[in-house]
Amino acid sequence: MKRIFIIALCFSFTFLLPSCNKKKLTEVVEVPLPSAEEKITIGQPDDVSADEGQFALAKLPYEYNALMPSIDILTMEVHYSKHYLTYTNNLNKLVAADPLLVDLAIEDILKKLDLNNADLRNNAGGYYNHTLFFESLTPKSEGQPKDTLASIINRDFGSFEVFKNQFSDVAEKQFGSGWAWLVVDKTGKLIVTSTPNQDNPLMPKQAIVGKPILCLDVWEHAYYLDYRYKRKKYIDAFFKVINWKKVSERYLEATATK
Ligand code: MN3
Repeated sequence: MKRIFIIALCFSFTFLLPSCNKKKLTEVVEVPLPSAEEKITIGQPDDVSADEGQFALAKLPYEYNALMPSIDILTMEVHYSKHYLTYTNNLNKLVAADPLLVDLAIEDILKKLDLNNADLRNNAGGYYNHTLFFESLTPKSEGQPKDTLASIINRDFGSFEVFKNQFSDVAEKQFGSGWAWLVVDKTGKLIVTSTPNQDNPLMPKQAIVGKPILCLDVWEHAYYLDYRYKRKKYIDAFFKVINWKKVSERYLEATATK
């Protein structure tokens, strides 16, 4: 009995120790292979269009892989061609069924929204938020705003770094699903805020009401494939792909029409 135990012990040391060392180096994880039906094919943004209706998807002026490594190709493809498309199609159905909504701009639908109308709240919000989000991204980010917007950010936050930290902080702390925003309030001041679900600062009864000029989707579908639970890393990556030219244009529009 004793001999068997000693042999077993030696056996364990001979085979287990090297395998432990190896595991530290490679971390082998068993992954099921995709079946033929599950094969992933990535299309083109231009192949995607909403069903007939009042609202169309914003065209992506870049490919699904253009924002890598900040945002991965599969996240972009699913986000644009599935999530965004679904909100758009749902909104079009709701608008077609309600004569009071036909021919209204999306901003007007949101400003006049009855918050108890959950379908319209989620889908009009989902459509507007994603449109602004996808149009806020570019593979050729300048890293920081220039000219007027740069000076207004300095005026209202003290510096770009202070703004970035505040925006990142609200994006990180938004509990559960939601959005982080940079908005222009009715006095022309820039303010950072966040909203839950698909709400946004154009809707009634928000903590901060204003005209959005930049937003970040912090729903898990926007980052979980690449970043898992590390939302902060995704927020840092987002700052590398912001289209500041577009954000500046929105600021000028928001302040010109006051
Ligand atoms: Mn989303």
